[in-house]
Amino acid sequence: MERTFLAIKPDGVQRGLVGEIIRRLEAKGFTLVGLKLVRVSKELAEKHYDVHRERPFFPSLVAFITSGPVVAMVWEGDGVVAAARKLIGATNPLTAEPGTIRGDFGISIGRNLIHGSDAIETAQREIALWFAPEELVAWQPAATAWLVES
Ligand code: DAT
Ligand code: MG
Repeated sequence: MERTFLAIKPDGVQRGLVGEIIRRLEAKGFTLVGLKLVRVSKELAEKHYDVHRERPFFPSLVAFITSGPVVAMVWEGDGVVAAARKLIGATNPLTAEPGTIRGDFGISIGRNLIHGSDAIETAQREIALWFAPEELVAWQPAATAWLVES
């Protein structure tokens, strides 16, 4: 089953949006299989954002993600990687569509509330980076029959 890595960034936690963000993913019908509050180390931040290492905003990105607690999550469901990116919205909250998390709650690219893996392979790398295998819980939600036609 497809999985994605999502992380509510320090701005989302500080602004009290953890419940609202999790609610949207639950309401959509995806399954939460991993969840923890993390104080991100500089080492983890630099590994997570490795593809952006040469970008001018890399130092501020690392400073921001390590500035406060982050809610790290793994969500499961068919098509969850792309669908979660749609729920999250465009990178810049100012231009993200209303109805998306970034579009509804943000105004600045450097405070865009949540990270979501951009592809299945990226998700696999990020899940392995943030979670030990025993921290992930596979389970079958009772509502599945009402969400997915078998
Ligand atoms: P996304 O988080 O939508 O996958 P990304 O992977 O391109 O976006 O960039 C990672 C983060 O880096 C993004 O959430 C916010 C920050 N960022 C991206 N582009 C930026 C820019 N031009 N200026 C400042 N921060 C930027
Ligand atoms: Mg990205």
